[in-house]
Amino acid sequence: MKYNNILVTGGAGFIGSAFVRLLSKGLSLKGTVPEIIIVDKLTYAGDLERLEEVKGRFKFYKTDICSKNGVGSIFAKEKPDIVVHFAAESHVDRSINDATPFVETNIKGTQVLLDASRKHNIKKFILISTDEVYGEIVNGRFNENSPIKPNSPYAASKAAADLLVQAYIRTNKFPAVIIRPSNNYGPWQYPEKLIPLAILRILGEGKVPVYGRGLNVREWLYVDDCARGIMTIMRKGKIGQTYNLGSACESKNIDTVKLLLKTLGVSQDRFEFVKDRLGHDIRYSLNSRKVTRDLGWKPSIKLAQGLKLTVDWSLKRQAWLKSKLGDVNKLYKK
Ligand code: NAD
Ligand code: TDX
Repeated sequence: MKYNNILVTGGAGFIGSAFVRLLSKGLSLKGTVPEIIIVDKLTYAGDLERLEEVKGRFKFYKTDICSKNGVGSIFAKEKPDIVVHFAAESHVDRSINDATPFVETNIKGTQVLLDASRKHNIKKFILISTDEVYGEIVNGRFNENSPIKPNSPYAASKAAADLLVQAYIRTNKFPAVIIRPSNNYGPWQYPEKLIPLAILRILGEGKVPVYGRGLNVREWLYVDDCARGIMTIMRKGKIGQTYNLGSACESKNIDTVKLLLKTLGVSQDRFEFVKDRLGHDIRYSLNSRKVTRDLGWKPSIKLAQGLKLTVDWSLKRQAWLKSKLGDVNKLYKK
């Protein structure tokens, strides 16, 4: 299938911008560079600096996906044939403080996009869901048929979007594909999330806050591997299907932080245990055999290598990370 116009929501965010950078190079589209249309509200998490290296290769609309009129007029003008939907409120701790924007953007925004996409007969709609929709798992791994059982307000809002897309697939034969990635990390991640926050604290001569005793496990996927996985699924994924997208690089938070401290070349005791997150999921773990077996994607960057790449990037872009310090300190009341 040849795509001419690809509309990317949340393209100024962390993963969306990695996807746009990859897409704009036309790498995986056999040399043809499609028209890229980004729709992003530029919330605290959105930043066009992430797209500087591909400036001029996309059209940009600063629009809220919850605005039916705003979204409707973009679809009417641009006539996208594919939609890749990243835009979301994405941080669990913020959802615990206030679930309102999560319900608005993640649920209502998704419904507005689904209806505009139906109206304009788009060929393929890709929902970027998350591993968190499954809830936590102590042993074993979630596959695509595992029950949806989210725990945080963030995860519940993403689960609602995921189920809404499933309902449109079933009810309207809507041409959607769902992707559930595991924890991403890498260049340009907003420093509210564990890995860039840890780097920001070390750069500021502070300590890394580790929730509880640091025993929670996450499956870390380097963002460029994730972007490539999304590209593969966009091209080859079957309509109506769901694909897990994980790295199999599982690590306890305390081990992740110690590996990061080693990579930064600072003392192993530059962390402190702090009050645990409410309702903190103990472990996420995905079985990603389906995307590997059926579509041929596999991750290429292991955690130690990915952390090295992330640290190298962060040292070069300290000014960008530090520009978010005021907002991050407000969030964590520092
Ligand atoms: P992010 O917070 O870095 O970026 C979100 C982007 O969406 C920002 O550019 C923001 O301005 C935009 N946005 C927010 N509300 C909007 C609205 N109402 N209208 C238009 N734009 C809006 O998020 P991310 O980490 O890049 O995550 C992207 C997607 O991937 C999200 O759907 C998230 O749930 C999912 N996901 C993230 C991870 C992860 O580890 N970061 C893992 C799995 C899934
Ligand atoms: O200061 C911290 N200390 C700490 O121990 C922070 C911010 C986090 N943590 C812990 C909580 C988690 O167990 O580290 C782990 C990772 O936390 P986050 O980076 O906040 O990510 P997480 O809550 O796991 O969710 C992420 O992965 C799934 C993304 O934020 C979601 O958008 C995605 O859907």
